[in-house]
Amino acid sequence: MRVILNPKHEAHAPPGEIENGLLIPCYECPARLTVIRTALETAGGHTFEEPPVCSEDAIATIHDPAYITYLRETAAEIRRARGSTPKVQFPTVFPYGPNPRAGGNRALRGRFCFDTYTPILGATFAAALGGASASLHAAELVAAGTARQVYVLTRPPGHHAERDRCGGYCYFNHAALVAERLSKLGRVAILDIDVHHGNGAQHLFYERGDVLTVSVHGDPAGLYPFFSGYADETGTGAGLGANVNLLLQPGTGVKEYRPALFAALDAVRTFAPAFLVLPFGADTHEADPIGGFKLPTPFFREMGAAVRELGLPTVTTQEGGYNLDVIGPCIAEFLKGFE
Ligand code: Q9C
Ligand code: ZN
Repeated sequence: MRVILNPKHEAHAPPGEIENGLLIPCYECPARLTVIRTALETAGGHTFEEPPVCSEDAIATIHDPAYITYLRETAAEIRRARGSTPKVQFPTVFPYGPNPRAGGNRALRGRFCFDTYTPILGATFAAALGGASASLHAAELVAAGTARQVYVLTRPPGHHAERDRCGGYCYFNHAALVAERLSKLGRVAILDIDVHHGNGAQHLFYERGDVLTVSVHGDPAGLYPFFSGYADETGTGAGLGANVNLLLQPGTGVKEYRPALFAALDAVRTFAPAFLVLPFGADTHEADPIGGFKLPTPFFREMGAAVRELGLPTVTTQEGGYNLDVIGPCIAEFLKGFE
């Protein structure tokens, strides 16, 4: 597999995430990328390359320019901070009232972010730009027909990011950037198999009939992102019927997961897209600390093989997966089945 790396991820290393008012150790840490890369090197058969840096205009195909500017300027401000000035910014107040307005940094933190898991550090913008660059490079390779399958090995992840808000450890939505680029050439399906709902792509393409969004995930009544991912969210306008959410319960094992994956693949087949974008999370694994599913490592190869049956040119983006001992083997198995 051709693997495109984010060369700028490492310095984005949050000091923690805020859960129920407490700062707890980060699940989304730089070692994630390292262990995945090592597992792929050990498995063999993969090539690794770094992308050229993309323009902010290319990111603005999906994200609000004011949000992009906010991330860039906030990161620069943090790098200039001296003395006791914090080196990290978390939101504390979110938009409220009938006519929410935002003036000044403390308001903007909540304006451009929807949770307390996704801080901005001095290195966050460069890391996010590196991920967008890797994704768009992968999209160009597939668009040109140079490659039929590309895997984007990046962190922070992307599938929770919306047009003008970061959240769920995500800043720029890699899968959406790829889908938007490929949609210039034909219909695109996004199939999200992270354990969490792919709210970003749903939000970004909700009114479009030319981009199908399908997500297989834990019931949001009990799992992040809580506010979206329900079965009755089916799209609107031209996009009516082009959003599919398949919900699974905590404790989901192979027996429950397999039919949901088949239903998702059937929805993709029916849509008959020219391209597939696959936000992939290894947080469906039985040993993941936050997912709650029970999928064993060997099943990931079967998942890859099932997706392969679609026979579509595909860009896979790395999303979640937080057990450092298993995410490498999960991705190696998935790609083995997929190639
Ligand atoms: N105490 C992705 O998998 N909630 N994002 C964590 C842990 C945030 C997941 C709660 C989960 C975000 C890309
Ligand atoms: Zn996830």
